[in-house]
Amino acid sequence: MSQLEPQYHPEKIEAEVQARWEAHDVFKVTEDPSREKFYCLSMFPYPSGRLHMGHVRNYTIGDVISRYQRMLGKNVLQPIGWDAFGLPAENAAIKHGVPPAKWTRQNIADMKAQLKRLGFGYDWSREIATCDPEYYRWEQWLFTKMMEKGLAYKKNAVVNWDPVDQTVLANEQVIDGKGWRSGAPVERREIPQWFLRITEYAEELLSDLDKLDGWPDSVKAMQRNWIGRSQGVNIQFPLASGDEKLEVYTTRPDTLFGVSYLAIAPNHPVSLRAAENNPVLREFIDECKHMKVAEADMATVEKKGVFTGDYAIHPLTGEQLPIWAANFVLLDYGTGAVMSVPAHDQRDWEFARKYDLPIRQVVRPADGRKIDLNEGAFTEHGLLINSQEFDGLDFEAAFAAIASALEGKGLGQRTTNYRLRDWGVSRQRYWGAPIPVINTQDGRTIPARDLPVRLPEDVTFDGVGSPLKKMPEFYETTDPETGQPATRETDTFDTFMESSWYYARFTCPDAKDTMLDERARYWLPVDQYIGGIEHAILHLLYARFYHKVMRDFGLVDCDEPFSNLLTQGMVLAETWYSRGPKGEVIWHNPADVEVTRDEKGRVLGGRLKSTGEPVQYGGMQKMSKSKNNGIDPQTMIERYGADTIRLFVMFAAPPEQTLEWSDEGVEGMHRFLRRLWKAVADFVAKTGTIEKPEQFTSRQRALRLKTHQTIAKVSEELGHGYKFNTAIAAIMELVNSVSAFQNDIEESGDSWLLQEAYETIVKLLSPIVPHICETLWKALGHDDFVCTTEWPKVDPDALIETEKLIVVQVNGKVRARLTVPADATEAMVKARALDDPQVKKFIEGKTLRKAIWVPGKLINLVVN
Ligand code: ANZ
Repeated sequence: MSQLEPQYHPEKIEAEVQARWEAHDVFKVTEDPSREKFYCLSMFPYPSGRLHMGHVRNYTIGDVISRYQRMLGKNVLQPIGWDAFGLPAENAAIKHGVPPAKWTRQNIADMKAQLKRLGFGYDWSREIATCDPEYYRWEQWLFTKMMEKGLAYKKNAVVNWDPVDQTVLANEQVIDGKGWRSGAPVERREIPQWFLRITEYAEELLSDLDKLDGWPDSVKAMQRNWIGRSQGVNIQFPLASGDEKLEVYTTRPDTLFGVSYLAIAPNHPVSLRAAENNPVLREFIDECKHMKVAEADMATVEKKGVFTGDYAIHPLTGEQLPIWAANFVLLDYGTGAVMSVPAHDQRDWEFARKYDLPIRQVVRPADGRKIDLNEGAFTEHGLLINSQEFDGLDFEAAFAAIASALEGKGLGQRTTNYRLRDWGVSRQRYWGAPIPVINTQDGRTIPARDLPVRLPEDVTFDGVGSPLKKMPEFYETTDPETGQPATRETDTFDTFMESSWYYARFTCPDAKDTMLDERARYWLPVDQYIGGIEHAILHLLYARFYHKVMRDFGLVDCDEPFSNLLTQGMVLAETWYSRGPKGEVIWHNPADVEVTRDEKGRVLGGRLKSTGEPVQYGGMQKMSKSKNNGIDPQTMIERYGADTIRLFVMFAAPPEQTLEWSDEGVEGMHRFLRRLWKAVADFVAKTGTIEKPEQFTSRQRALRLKTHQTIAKVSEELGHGYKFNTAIAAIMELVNSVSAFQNDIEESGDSWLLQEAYETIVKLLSPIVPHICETLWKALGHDDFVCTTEWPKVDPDALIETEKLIVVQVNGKVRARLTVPADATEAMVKARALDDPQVKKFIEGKTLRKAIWVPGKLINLVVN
């Protein structure tokens, strides 16, 4: 035993413990095939400069899982790095004149210090920054391999173009259709860009979701939706003029007899041709060009169209149908043309109402329900009507019969379609990995061989266009085949490229002449991935795609990158506001507000600490800059220490749910840690030698029971779904029982029981509050690290209950507690109760009417 200071000083012990971990390289891991591995990964941060509470929550969950798995005996890898490329660094460069590389590296240093202060057990020897050429060179290498295989290709695609700043804008830089800096109306421009053929993997990306038992259903559903497989029919409508055919894609061939017009994308060839002598149509096509790229995808825009003047012929009825160009039809989905059935499709219905086109019902509800097509389209499946020989068929039968009829005439084929598009990876930006491509004088586009193609870091930034375009020293090169002058691509990769494979590089971050070496096979797949739900679709889909590509290049051998996924809930905090002189809302940070509450903790009101001015309560909302309700982790850590913050974050809510920040809650956690500290300090101060008693008294047996029940409960809660909050509650209960035991009468052997109980508490809590636990562990007489010890085991003997505590009530009021043999019957307990002096006082002179017995818990004596 070593002495503990009587007071808990987190800032002191946390620094000390971290220094000891570091001196012993406790979290550095190597591959060990003889041990079961566990790879735990939290999504790496963008180095914005400061940690926010969302990070703290994400990384605390990951660290607790890692430490817990390690105590279970596994070889645990927990790495961290930096998603270092991206737009904010360019914006900072424009604003403050610092080069993006310098700004980013400074932020990394600052955030690294913050992560270290929180005591996360990372293997820092594996740290990666994606802006490091030794990292992105392999991404460039993979891209050149993908070019060779035809998985990377170039085609024209639409971007948001700012005509004043002469630059491409990201969707978030387009505000109300205008450039964020210039205010000029944004144009849609087609420029050549690089794409990855993710659609080639669409089917596997979809079907492998079924293997991901450890993923939340909601995330899998979002991915399924995004991939959007649909079974349909391509139908050819002959044009009334000439022998050409207009092909449409439909998932509802059963509605073929309800078609009243065809709608085509404004830039569909048929529309472009019609526009040649139709100025109204030409103007409409131009107008659609100004639509924001994202808007075109969302189909939320007001439906608009222009009649092209052309007609098509219905393949089964021979009827002439007008062809309209419409803004809700996308050129690059299906065939870029739609057979419009206003009675059964809402968009078509709205369009038909607006332009006065016929609405013809061909499907009726199977249950005979009445529908009203004046209210909207009837979009459910049902039974066919007004469809000639197909009348009466249900959806499946009609699909099959009509598809066959069309196939028979050579005017239709069944097909499968995916909503998923190929991944456009070109960005016309500076701060990203250069696309490793060379354009030769004779017009060839070839992969660069001199990898890495380094991004020059010493640049001046004026905000107009990418600096790379103004740096001949970057883009001038020679054609490796002919030695002739050639130019490099000046576009850089989408930053999702780096985050698509970082998890794999962590397994072998120093691999010199290969992207991934055999260590990747040992560690992958990631056993537990933790991150925000905002990445449910794109990041996770791109990473899954990359993984499959790497597998097909022989770099990894499993099919999926992440076996288990935990999406942590958002962090919320109270919001406070007042009104400015013009009635505008001014948000105040919760830290600046003095809050009054009722006894249940509900908000009564608030005043600014600085001026006393009253402020309005705006409810609990997601911590964000816009509501100014972010709680700064640094301030909290300085005030309470890392352990308190970690404990609060894990205790306040289950990891998947939203977490409501509460200063009182944090205070409560801090008090608990102080109490625990003091209890152990008292114990070690008083205790001499520790000897196991030959036999336990019933009081001692009760404590042992509680200790081992807690081990069982906590192991159960963590083993099945990481229910940390209920696990912590169980440990807190044990701490209460131990304190009560410690303050009670003393029997010989007590210190052995207390030692066992405190060691258990310290081990169970150590993944969550590792610093205080290391210190207490040492005080309890150990030289090793608690974080490398084994998770406590339940002693089955301790769980055998030989005695039970029974509550005795008289007329419903508690009057005594009796310790009885665990198998005591009602009659035995009743006899003991009636004989108890405490009980006797309340029943003397009265008649016992009945006794209510709750087996093993309570007996209520009813007297009058
Ligand atoms: C006729 C029809 C009738 C349709 C009906 C729907 C309901 P999913 O399931 O997402 O694949 N469509 C086809 N290509 C389109 C394009 N390029 N732009 C906009 N819409 C397009 O959707 C397939 C349905 O979306 C197709 O089935 C087509 O409208 C429309 F009662 O055809 B449907």
